[in-house]
Amino acid sequence: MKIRNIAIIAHVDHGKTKLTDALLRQTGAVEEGVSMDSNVLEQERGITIYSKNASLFYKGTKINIVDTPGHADFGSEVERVLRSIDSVLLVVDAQEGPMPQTKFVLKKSLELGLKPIVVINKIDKPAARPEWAREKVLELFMDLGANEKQLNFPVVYTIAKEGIAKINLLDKSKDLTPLLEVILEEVPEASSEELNQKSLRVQPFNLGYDNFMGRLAIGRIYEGVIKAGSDVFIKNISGLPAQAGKTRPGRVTKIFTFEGLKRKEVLEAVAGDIVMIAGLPDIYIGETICVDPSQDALPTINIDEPTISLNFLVNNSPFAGREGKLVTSRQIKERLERELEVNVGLKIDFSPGDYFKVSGRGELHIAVLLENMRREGYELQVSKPQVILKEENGIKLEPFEEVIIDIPNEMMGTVIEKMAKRKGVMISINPEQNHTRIIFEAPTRGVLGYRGELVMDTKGEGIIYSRVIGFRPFAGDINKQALGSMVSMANGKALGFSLYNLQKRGTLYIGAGTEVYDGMVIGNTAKGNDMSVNPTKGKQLTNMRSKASDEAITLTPPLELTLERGLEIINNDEYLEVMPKSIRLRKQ
Ligand SMILES: Nc1nc2c(ncn2[C@@H]2O[C@H](COP(=O)(O)OP(=O)(O)OP(=O)(O)O)[C@@H](O)[C@H]2O)c(=O)[nH]1
Ligand SMILES: [Mg+2]
Repeated sequence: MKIRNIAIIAHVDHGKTKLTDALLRQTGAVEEGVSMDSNVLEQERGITIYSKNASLFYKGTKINIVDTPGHADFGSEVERVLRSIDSVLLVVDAQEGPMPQTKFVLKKSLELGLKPIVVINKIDKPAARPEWAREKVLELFMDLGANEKQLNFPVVYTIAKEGIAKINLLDKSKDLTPLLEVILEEVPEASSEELNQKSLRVQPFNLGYDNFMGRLAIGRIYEGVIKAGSDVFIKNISGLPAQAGKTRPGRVTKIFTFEGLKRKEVLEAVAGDIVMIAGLPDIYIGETICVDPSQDALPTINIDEPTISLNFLVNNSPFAGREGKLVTSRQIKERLERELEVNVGLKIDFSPGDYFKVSGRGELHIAVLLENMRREGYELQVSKPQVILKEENGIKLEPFEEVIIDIPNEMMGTVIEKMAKRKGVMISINPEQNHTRIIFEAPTRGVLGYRGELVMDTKGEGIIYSRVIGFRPFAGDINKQALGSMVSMANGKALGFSLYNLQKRGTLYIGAGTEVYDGMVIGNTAKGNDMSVNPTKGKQLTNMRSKASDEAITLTPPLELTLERGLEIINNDEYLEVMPKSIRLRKQ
């Protein structure tokens, strides 16, 4: 069997998944209407959260495709995938051109020696400027130090949404055949009889989980043939401290290859293919599965360290247990243990007992876990996310991020001033037509909470991307102008009359009729200090009291608390209450 392995990479929303879906559809690998973004959360949010494997057959060759997430919080996952494939489709929006995450994933690909195929997508957009985008991509290749071979990248123009690809913009085309042809021409063959003859070496780059089979390893067979039921050795050259440098035995019980979006059980799989392996309960990313223990391990795959952490604990608010079915500490612990089976970037400290310390790669990484849990019927509360500090050679270090902000020109002053307060150092400033792009490097500590503020400051026109770039010396105290909380001192239903008065003093998170309790945060105060309020207070009782006058009040729509917004605005002495239907903030 002939095999090629590619990954699809891009900035968020540039069309990776649409392109993958269209490739699978055209080659008959999936039916009409089936999408790689199969997870409910992915469909709701319209973004890819988990990288996924699929395959298609074209002219007798099996093409394994890994669709990757574009959001920066999942960047380290993309990096792992890149280690295991032979070429990438670098998708670039024909209107936006290369964006921050384009640069990151391209840089990683070039460093690994991959020769990308550039796909200029969305050429159907009215404001598309494909030639300009291509020029910009070339500049980016040069900036990133691409070699001669890499600079000679092929370009394909696409409308992923419609499943159309062309080599020249003026070509007539009705499908993706031109792209498939380029893939066959450009992507090195992964399989050969010679490789099959070698002793087995497989390396997992992702993990999966199945209720019956337990942990699954998704990996590439570099050499040899893997057989179901065979005894193997697992070599670990870094990775988990408990196993580092050791070789342990294991048994492969089942093997699956990818066919379309489905997995297909097989008795054996050959060199070059990407497989899912069951039977190795403690297998980990970057280890080497082999049959001959004297074989060398493959170079390991690093896992990026977490940058933020927060505590998960049982909900003990007055409303505890109202919505959740899974609420006890033991239930939460079991769920978190299961998460560790597949969530590679996550770390959890179970030792404190009355809470669990969960560490992850960013707010979205944590928010996705919480969102999944509440949908499954869990109820819990979490503390404010804090950055993780380390010490190396006596120096205190903290995570830093590259922050890219696109704003209307007139907002420049405000943004620069605010980022400076958050210890952001300006790296570059680039005026474009009516907006300006400013790049900063800032401690994660300073970036936390800025997203929402920027959106408000720019009335939704500002866009911010950030990406962890590593640990650096502690940047010193940051005086963020924290928002104060408006805290209810009463139990009962919020009344329009009192909310009408309170909304003059800050931003409310609740509307009339919302049930509140003593200690619940119902809004924030512009002044910065906490404020105790009674949102249940009706109008002064007079003989004239009429229901009608209460209803005539017009309230500003509340700022609805979502998980991510809650994690962003929560204060140190508060908890975010996460329930299947409600999200609330409360004083600890
Ligand atoms: N006009 C136009 N829109 C497109 C095209 N391809 C994709 N889109 C739209 O762009 C949006 C994002 O597409 P996706 O395929 O989900 O993008 P993605 O790169 O997978 O996004 P992430 O996985 O979240 O990083 C969707 O609304 C698509 O309908 C295209 O060729 N033309
Ligand atoms: Mg996607």
